Amino acid sequence: MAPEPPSKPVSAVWKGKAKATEADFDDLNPVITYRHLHSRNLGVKDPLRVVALCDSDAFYAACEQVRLGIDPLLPLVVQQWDSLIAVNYPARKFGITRMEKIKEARKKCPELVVVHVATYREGEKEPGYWENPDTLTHKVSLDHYRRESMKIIKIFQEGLPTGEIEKASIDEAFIDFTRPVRDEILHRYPHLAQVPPDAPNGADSPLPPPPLILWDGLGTVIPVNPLSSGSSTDKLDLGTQDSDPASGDGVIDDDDELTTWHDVALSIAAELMGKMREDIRTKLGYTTSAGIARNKFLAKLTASYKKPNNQSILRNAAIPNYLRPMPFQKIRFLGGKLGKALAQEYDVSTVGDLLAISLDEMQRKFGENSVWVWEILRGIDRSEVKEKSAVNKSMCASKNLPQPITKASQGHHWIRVLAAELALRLNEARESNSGLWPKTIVLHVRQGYETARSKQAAFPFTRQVTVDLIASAGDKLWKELVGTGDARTRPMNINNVALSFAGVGTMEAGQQGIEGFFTTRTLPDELQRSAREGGVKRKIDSLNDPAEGPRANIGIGDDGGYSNALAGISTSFLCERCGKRVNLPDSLSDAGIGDEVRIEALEALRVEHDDFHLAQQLAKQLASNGSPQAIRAFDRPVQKKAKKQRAPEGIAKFLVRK
Ligand code: TTP
Ligand code: CA
Ligand code: CA
Repeated sequence: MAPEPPSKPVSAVWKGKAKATEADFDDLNPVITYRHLHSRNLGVKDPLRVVALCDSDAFYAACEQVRLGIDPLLPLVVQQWDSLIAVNYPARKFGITRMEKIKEARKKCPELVVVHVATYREGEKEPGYWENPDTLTHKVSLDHYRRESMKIIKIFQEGLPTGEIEKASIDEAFIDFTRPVRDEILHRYPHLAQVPPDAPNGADSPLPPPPLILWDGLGTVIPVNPLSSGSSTDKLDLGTQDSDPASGDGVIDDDDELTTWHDVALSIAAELMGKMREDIRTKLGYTTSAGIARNKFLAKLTASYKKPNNQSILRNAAIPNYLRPMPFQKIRFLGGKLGKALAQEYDVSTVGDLLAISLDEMQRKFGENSVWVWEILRGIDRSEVKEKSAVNKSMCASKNLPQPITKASQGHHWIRVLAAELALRLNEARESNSGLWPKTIVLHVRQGYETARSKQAAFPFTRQVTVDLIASAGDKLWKELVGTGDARTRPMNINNVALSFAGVGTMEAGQQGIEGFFTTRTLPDELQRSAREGGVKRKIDSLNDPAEGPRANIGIGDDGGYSNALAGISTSFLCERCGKRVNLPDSLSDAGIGDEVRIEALEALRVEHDDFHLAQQLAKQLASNGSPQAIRAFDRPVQKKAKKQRAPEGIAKFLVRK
């Protein structure tokens, strides 16, 4: 459908943007009262909310450098076959990028340390760093990086027992500092614990003026007025790649009268973040870059402001000038089709340009749910930092075949290699949770440019999950999916095989996941949020060009830009309940991000979508019963016995039955 022409020349509207700005950001400096400070359950509406995103620098390269005890100042890259997947910062100084082939990189830097990623080969239970691994027979293993990643997450969890940690990708996590920071404010400024008897509005009186903040040593404070603060204009961009040690560390450019209690909160979070980053560096040897701001969206943006080994702080007062000049299509959520549609519709390119579009106007063109975009542009993001539940995780081992399989009998080799990886991952996960088991095993097979086909079967609960056990289940699925025939009966040209475990979990964990929905006092918010996000997804669906296959721009996702060839693993699934197609975000579907990551993300999306229906279902029941009676029925602990047997059904079904 062709977009309607704008009702009035938009350029005329946005040229008057200077006027629009102050009110646009009026959410950024709320009055903070005693009641705010003393409340513990304000959630995403908390005016003292502080969130950080911490990302490891050149992660795979750092893992190899530490593993091998190599001097971190030496240029080092991680190789996968003849491509690069990670380049450390010393190697970047030679102009080496991830897009290059190993040969070109060596030309630029003859002393380059090159480590090939570990691989599985048939018959081995464990991956190894073999001489001359061959893509025709071996399969990449990311196990070491996953393990190191978990060690980093542990440091966050132990360093911040009252904070919420959400692992966002293999090398980054969101951290919600709101609670520990509030505790620390009350500890440091005990006079705030009581509302003064002469406060005019009691608990609703504003807090007294905040103390002066010494930002020295806390990180790079993004200037409130970048142009007048003497820093170069590159600071306006999404992030300066080269770190300039002299730029703005601890320096603050504006007068202190702008200082707020939220700034105090940011500075305390920066202290805590700095300590944990230092812990990661000394205990594990990895440097990280963090962003600290009022929400997830801004924390992620701020983390790349200055890398590596740095943390940046985005004060609320600095948000308008930080966001306005930013090309909005660089923003993760607006990188895809939605961003393109906005750019075309209004003939604009920066956040500042888009600020002139009124909410009404945007909703008229892009649907009611575009309020979400309208808010993001103003530095508002209500998504929560939430530990992803361990329930229904999936584990996937996938292999792109440079030499396609043309005979069914060639499948066995790869199924054994993939089974070894799944066995290792499951058994490792069982070390910390012995009741863990996968409900389902799935085989995915892709031919030519087709989307992968898959076949699944229930996976028995056994204590001993061996390579043989998985491989024989895989072989069985292979027979059903591919057959036993050879090219004469049915031409065969399989270029990807993946074996995955879906619905990995324990019954106890499932319980927890369910209870999360009932006992939380923020249920209505939760429902609204799910509904809104589900809604945005649907809206964006309608922007997709069906000819190109459906894609969406938002949702979970990491950095995108993975450089391998685009693979044909499905980027969406059809929900049987609502009949809607649910898509992976562009960052996970566009570029040739690893199939394993994609399959796991798709499984996660499926669970998320199910949760959305679950929430809806609950809302309906609440509405019809008028009491949480119906819900309590689900609250009942599942009988002990059930855990040992197979899980009867997925959580959603369990609930629907009531
Ligand atoms: P990133 O965090 O995107 O990159 P990085 O950690 O290597 O570098 P930076 O300091 O800029 O954050 O990705 C984390 C790891 O994920 C990376 O080390 C290797 C892997 N990866 C790929 O295998 N292919 C890719 O295209 C990307 C982007 C990452
Ligand atoms: Ca990184
Ligand atoms: Ca990352």
